[in-house]
Amino acid sequence: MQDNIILSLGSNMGNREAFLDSAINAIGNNPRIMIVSQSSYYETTPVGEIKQANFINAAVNISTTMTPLDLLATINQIEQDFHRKRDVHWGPRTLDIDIIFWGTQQINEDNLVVPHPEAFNRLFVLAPASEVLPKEFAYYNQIESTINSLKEHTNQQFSKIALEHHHSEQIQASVRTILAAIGDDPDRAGLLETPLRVAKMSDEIFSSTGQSNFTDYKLFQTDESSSSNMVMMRNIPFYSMCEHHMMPFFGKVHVAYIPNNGKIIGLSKIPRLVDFVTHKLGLQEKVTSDILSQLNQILEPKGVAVVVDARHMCVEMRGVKKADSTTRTFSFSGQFENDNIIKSEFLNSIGDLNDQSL
Ligand code: PH2
Ligand code: MG
Ligand code: MG
Repeated sequence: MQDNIILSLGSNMGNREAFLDSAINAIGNNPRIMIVSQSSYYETTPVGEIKQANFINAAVNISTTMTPLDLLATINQIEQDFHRKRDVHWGPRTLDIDIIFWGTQQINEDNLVVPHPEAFNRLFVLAPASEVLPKEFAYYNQIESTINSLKEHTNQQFSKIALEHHHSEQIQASVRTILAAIGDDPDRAGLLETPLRVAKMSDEIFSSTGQSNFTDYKLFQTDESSSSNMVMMRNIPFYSMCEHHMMPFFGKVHVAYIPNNGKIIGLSKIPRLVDFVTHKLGLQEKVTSDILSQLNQILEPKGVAVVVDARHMCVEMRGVKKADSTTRTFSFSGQFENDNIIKSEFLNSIGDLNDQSL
């Protein structure tokens, strides 16, 4: 187990805080990595020749049983999972994770040099790093004095942002604006705490915003002969918000897959996947195809089938007001797409849509 491994994280595209939050979650969810401490988030001006947006930077102190190259591969994978975009080297990106220190070890590989060769030139790396390193760490004094001289001698600006408050304050201010704009009084007793409630609720119901890949699962290997039959889970409840009106749509998901080479997923992870896919603004069609493509990616099964039954508040409460309508969407791949007998077997076992049950 190696301690005091310092990772530096940065993002300057899209929802920067959300990318860092999700990346740190993904790092912490890896069974071979433990997050020891996490720095504040800093808003920093870009360093380098390229004119680009401000970054949010942070650092984490982790310990791991992995080798440096395994950890590098893991963080590269996380960068890819968050659809890291970078058009120019050194240019804007959704997520950048670098290994800065590996305890006090020196590493010299083709694609990994640690301590990071630029570390001692970068305030945006050192300031967060010094928050998560113990005072006993061999380079601690050097880091502190470098921070002080960089602060004096470079024009790089950085400021700590109180993250828990940052997100929340923006939502609260916006909700107040909406309350006033619809002609209500944001200061009347019943509404005083509404902006804060909405902000807290948003953290929960939009928790996977900006994340495209589900990583919180475990796979199991079984004897292939005993497990090439359809695995089906019916009536998984979900609640989501439509991206056209920000109104709820909710209902039940029915999922089946046909394992390949005995590879199966823990059953409790399927409802988790449904939560993951639905805790962001979306559409029923997208929920359906996202569940399918995530299962295909995770399991590489012989086929996946997904059916979603839902009620849409944007249909029932407004506009056409079709209060008794429900929507069913389908997505099939592999054997479910190609073999009508298997497809009918799946559809028959879902049973008829019982509107009352939605
Ligand atoms: N990363 C870069 C280039 N410049 N500037 C700031 N402020 N923060 C960064 O993370 C950063 C940068 C290349 O990795
Ligand atoms: Mg970098
Ligand atoms: Mg990098």
